[in-house]
Amino acid sequence: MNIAAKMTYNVAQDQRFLDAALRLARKHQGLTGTNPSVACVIVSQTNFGAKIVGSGVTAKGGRPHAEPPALAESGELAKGATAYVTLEPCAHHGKTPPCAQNLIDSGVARVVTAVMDPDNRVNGKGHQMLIDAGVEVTQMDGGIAVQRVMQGYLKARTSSRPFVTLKIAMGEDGLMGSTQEGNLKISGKASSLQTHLHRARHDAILVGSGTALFDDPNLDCRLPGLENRSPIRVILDEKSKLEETATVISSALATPTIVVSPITAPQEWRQMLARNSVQHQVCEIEDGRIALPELMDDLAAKGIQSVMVEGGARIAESFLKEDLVDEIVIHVGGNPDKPETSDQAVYAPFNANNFPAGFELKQTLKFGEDTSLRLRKKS
Ligand code: AOF
Ligand code: ZN
Repeated sequence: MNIAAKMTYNVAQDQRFLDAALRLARKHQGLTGTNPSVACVIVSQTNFGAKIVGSGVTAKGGRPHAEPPALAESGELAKGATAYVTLEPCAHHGKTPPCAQNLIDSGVARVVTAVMDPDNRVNGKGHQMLIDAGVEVTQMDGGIAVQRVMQGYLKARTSSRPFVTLKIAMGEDGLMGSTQEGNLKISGKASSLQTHLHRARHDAILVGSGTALFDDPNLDCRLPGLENRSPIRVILDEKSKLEETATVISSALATPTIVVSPITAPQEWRQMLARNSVQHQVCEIEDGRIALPELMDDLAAKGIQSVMVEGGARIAESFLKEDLVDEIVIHVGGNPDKPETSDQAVYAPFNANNFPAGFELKQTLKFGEDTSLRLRKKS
């Protein structure tokens, strides 16, 4: 028997099912194009307690949305049930009919959502449609879990720019690299695994061609089971220095690579990129450097909603100066070997005791010997 409509709500239970939906949404995170990966969990209150009777996640590519498969699985059991949806259900006739209407037609008594949809075709209209049809709507605070899954979509929809995470590894004194060798080896094994998980959660990873040439990294995600979540690699190369032998170029067929350089890049060099299936993104130059705000606009227009910046000190500084950073992850490792002379040492533009202005510490984690700090821009 369904008794949800007569119940007083159990906040802890709501949180538990919404969290379950947020975990499910991560299944297709980064695989749904410009659509967010949303999940819907239908819960029926029976005499034996609350029971999930259907669930769905936005399909790869972005359609169908999450609600139709969840409701199809629930069938008649949706009547009087509660739907937990990680995003306000859509109200528009797009490539599929409105999910809010789908929920109304199914007979659910209540819809619990984690966040409003800023898409101006929805933006409160989904909730209103439900309320007008007599469905109870509760919008909960999705907390950090909703940030993890939705931050790229929410940022791209509200600002036409991707969500930018700046990741930096440094010694306790802020030392991160050497002018002779590029980035120093700082993080331990556990931090590296965490970095791979972070990469998997972003649509793109961005470094400068200096890092790509010095370190010759793969910049992919090599965690078992998450290999297909490697982000697109974006390499800033204002002077067209990348060579065909660089791993990011030679492996572009397996892991897509975008190389960013001005229109003046030599023709043969561009042909080399094309021969290796590397996309060339033409950029504007300002004061001799790649214009980052315009580049972020261009990446968002390509459907890239989140970028992890893993470059060196110079790139970190430029992103901060342009006010493009939303989150900073600092891995503080033991003391890396200092370069031979002090003028070869490259320091981060901030350190673990002196955060950039406008950022606040949100989380401190320990990975083996290393400490990881997560800072967020104050809102
Ligand atoms: C939902 N459930 O699972 C998703 C939603 O191009 P369309 O027609 O697919 O519309 C895209 C918009 O639909 C997207 O910007 C967002 O507002 C919403 N996504 N809504 O109810 C879902 N993925
Ligand atoms: Zn929808």
